[in-house]
Amino acid sequence: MLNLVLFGPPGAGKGTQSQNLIEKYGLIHLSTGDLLRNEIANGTQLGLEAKKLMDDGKLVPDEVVIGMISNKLDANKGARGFIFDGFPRTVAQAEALDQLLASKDSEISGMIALEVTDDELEQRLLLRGKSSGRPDDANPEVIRKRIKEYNDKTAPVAGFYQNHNKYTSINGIGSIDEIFGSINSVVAGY
Ligand code: B4P
Repeated sequence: MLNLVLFGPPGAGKGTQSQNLIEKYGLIHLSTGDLLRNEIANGTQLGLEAKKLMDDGKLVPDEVVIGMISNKLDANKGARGFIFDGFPRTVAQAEALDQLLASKDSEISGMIALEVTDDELEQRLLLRGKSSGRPDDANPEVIRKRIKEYNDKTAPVAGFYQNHNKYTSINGIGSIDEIFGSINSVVAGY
């Protein structure tokens, strides 16, 4: 199986590049951000609780997102592989993902991190906020809080994969096609 973790701060291009990867490799896309926004759109209890945190730029509790990923892995047993987009976002989530995959005799092939400066991230998200209707993209203060959450809680996840020799970082600034080319070169080595 090919199991990729796409990693990077909010607005780094994880969702954008996932779309290209799905087409090329036929993988199942698991975006915890999309799964949470579906829960919100469906008005579930989980969605109501997640919305408060997401609108404020905070992470949703580990057990909530781990449970969602576990359900999706079970629902896609015959898959050729998965793209994990926006997950794991904490070291606890990374440990849980390893255990979930090991229980299915599988593992992460590698993490690919998109490196983008904070200024570029803020500009991209504010631009998307004009059309996406996402409350977390509309407000510069919330965007800065998301970047801080990333630096405090998510950036250490890179070290987890470095320790397992499964980490590669690439430049996330440039055209979408150029960045996709860099990602493909990394995937070719798996
Ligand atoms: P996510 O939905 O994961 O969103 P994201 O980090 O904002 O986006 P991404 O990096 O995918 O950016 P994209 O490609 O779209 O998270 C939202 C919230 O959900 C979190 O804040 C948190 O509250 C919660 N959450 C999600 N997962 C969680 C977890 N595991 N644990 C706890 N909480 C969790 O790109 C952004 C913009 O840039 C787009 O407009 C795109 O067009 C543009 N862009 C992309 N590539 C570009 C390029 N090369 N040049 C110029 N623009 C580009």
